[in-house]
Order: sequence, then C-alpha cells, then structure tokens
Amino acid sequence: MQHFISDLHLCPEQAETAQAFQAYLRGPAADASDLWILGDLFEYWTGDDDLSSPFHAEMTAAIAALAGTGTQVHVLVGNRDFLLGQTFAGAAAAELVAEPVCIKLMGEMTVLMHGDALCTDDVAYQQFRALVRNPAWQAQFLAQPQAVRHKIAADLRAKSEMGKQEKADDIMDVNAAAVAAAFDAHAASRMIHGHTHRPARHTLTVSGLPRERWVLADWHGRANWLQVDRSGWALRSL
Ligand code: LP5
Ligand code: MN
Repeated sequence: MQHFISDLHLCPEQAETAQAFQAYLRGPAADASDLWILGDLFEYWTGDDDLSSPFHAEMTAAIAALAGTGTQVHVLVGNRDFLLGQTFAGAAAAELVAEPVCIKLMGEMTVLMHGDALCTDDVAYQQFRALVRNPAWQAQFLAQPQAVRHKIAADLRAKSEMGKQEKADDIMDVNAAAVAAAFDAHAASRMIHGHTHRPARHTLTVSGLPRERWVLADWHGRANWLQVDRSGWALRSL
C-alpha cells in the first residue's frame, strides 16, 4: 500500500496537527510500503539549521522512526518548505526528490507534484516562485543569519495571507492547460498533488485519453491521506 499526504503545515503553534501527524505515523502510515509527502510538510523552512528547533527536530525524528520500521519515505518540497535539504533528509531517513516525480502505481503512470506549479493564472506567485527557486538566490538567502531568515519568512507569510484575500478564488486553483500539459509531458493517466486545499478526484479527458487528478487535503488538526492498493484509491482521514 502506498500513502500520499501534503500540506500539513507543521508548526509549534498548531499542536493538534503535530499530534495528528505523530498518531498517523504510529498508526495508518506504518501499514504503507511507501509514504509520499507531496510538499508543505512544514509551515515554513528557512534552511536545514531549522532542525535546531526542538519542534522541527521532533517531527523529523518521528519520520525517521517510521522509516526505521520499514516504510520508505519520499519527500517533495512545497512552496513553504522548498529549502528542505540533504541534512533534513538524512535526519528524517527520507529520500528528497525533485518534482515532478513519475511512478507506476497499480499499473498506471502517475505524476506527483506539490501543485503550485500548476497554478499558472497566479502570475504574481509564479514570478515569486521563479525568484526563490533560483539556486543563486537561495545561496544568498541561506547565507543570512537564521534570525533574519525567520523574519523574512514571517513577513512573506503575512504578505501572502493579505494577498490571498485580494486574489480571486479561481486564480488560486490549477490552470486546465497546465494540468493537460503535465499529463501529456509524462504520458500519465493519473496525477496526485496538493497545495490548493481542494480535496477531490477529478476525471477528465486529455488528448483523447481518460485521466484522473487526485487532490490531497490539507491537515488543520486532522490527518488526511490518499491510500492506494489493489483494492483501489481512497482519500482517508483520522
Ligand atoms: O503559502 P500560502 O498558502 O499562503 O500562499 C501561496 C503563495 N504564497 C507563498 C509565500 C509563502 O506563504 C511564504 C512563506 C515561504 C517561507 C519560505 C521561507 C524561506 C524562503 C524565503 C523566501 C523569500 O508561497 C501565494 C499564492 C497561494 O499559495 C495560492 O496558490 O497566491 O503567492 C503569494 O503570496 C506570492 C505573492 O503573490 C507575491 C509575493 C511578492 C513578494 C515579493 C518579495 C520578494 C522576495 C524577497 C525576499 C527577501
Ligand atoms: Mn502549498
């Protein structure tokens, strides 16, 4: 069985979500051969020295404990935690993989992504994304003291929350042409992503072929995952 989760937005201020994550790791996730974390595991991550925070270290160790029992953990980054690096991956005993990832899932070619790259109508966000995903920009950012990085991240979070109130709802959803292009680029019949917090199973036709797009739920105090095995695909919660 394979599990897919995203958008936990773990932070010390959301204790219920952190508890839900630990219960999920000790419970349902242990039945999975693979756990795929599709981005925004953390509320924000300003560099792997964020492991110096007891909260972040504890969450990371909880992932490593699951991996220790035999579940393979794969992490894709999101728009909040794109600075997760190899030090984190080592501490979590997880594999850090760059999106898009293509896997064969129950015989179906399936493309995995966080989902933000599909939101091409959000032009301001895509410009911001291009900037902060630039390796030179990241190196410069990571060279700042941790306290400065935390301040910048907190400012950006506030700006983002304010900005979203002014953005139309459909601008913050995926763009149909971007979705179609991603299906075709990878010859995939299935897609799994998060980011939009609009959990659903969408059926559609792209280039004359039937496709399915599964959107994961965010957490907010409760564990939500997609599980896939021979008995089928199902969105579950705890
Ligand atoms: O995250 P969420 O759900 O609120 O909204 C996202 C998009 N916002 C973001 C920004 C993050 O929330 C900010 C936190 C990142 C922490 C990373 C820390 C380490 C790196 C610091 C990097 C500087 O991703 C939001 C989308 C929304 O999803 C829906 O898809 O609309 O997009 C924005 O808010 C982007 C704005 O529209 C444009 C922001 C311009 C700011 C320009 C500052 C340039 C950077 C300078 C940094 C020193
Ligand atoms: Mn996101």
